[in-house]
Amino acid sequence: MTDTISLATEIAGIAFPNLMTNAAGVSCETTQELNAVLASEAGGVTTKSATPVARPGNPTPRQELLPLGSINSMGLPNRGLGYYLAYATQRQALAGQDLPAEVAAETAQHKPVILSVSGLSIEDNLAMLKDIQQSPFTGLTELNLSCPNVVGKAQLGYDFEAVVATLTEVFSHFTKPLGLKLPPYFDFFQFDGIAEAVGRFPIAYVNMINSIGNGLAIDAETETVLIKPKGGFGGIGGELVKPTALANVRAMRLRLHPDIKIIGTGGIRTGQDVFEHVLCGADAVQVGTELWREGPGVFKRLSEELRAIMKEKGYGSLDDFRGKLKTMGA
Ligand code: RRO
Repeated sequence: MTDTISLATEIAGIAFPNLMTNAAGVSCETTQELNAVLASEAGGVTTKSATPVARPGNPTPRQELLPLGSINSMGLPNRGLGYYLAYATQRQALAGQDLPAEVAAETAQHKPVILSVSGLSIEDNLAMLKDIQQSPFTGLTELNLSCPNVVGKAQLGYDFEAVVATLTEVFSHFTKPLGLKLPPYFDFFQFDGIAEAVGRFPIAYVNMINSIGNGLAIDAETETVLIKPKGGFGGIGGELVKPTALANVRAMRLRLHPDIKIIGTGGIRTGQDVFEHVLCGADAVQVGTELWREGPGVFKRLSEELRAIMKEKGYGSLDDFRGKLKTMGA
């Protein structure tokens, strides 16, 4: 019976009934989009990365699906931190209420919200984290250090000294559970460097990978780029990035203290992709491009596919295979 197979997970003591949520940026800019994810089989929802005040983002067209993935240069369009913090706080209050079981299920009462923030400067990030610290919200906050699409702003996650300086400031006042959204790394010196940098701090989790920054997709017929901002350069997601995502999850699981959890993001289109992320060490996973392509119904399909694989292999929970990837010796 696949009914008895659990896809539940936990991060910093916060329970997710299903390990899958949306990746920040997809189906999460408005309360309607956030609620649609919560109403699906997803285990929780991640908000669009917030800046202190609302932003319209980059000029359109700014996102396109590709045959094997996607390209985007959204430029952080969002409603501002206050909007998402109010949503997360309301959801938390709902979870604390004693509702009849059927109402609780209908409202996805116990599904957590991950509150993503991505300031355009260290000062922005510190100011937003101060607001969150002072708010009643006690759930997971995700600090995005890897937005590739703001003109003139480098991805902080590639500057390890800046990461350490930022986190030193953050943890001088922030005491709630904090995760980091990191960019993809491509070399062992980077795996070692980022693990050493973030491993100094009491982070709850790392989420990797953000899109592979500054790729280029073109239409050969019209000899034109597919998106308008930044001369057509944008973040690449979907099937194209899966091997890089798996490598990053695996590399961090081998390096970070086991108390630091990992959210695997990148290239999830099937239940087997989720299975592979968990095998590499992911505690939870996020779905971006495929959610965009398919809508929130994707979570039911992925859950069914994953349960079928687990059933076939005799696994009853994620603990049975998480991080247990086999290698072939030296
Ligand atoms: O809004 C975006 O352009 C965006 C962000 Br903040 C991010 O973190 N990753 C991405 O691919 N796009």
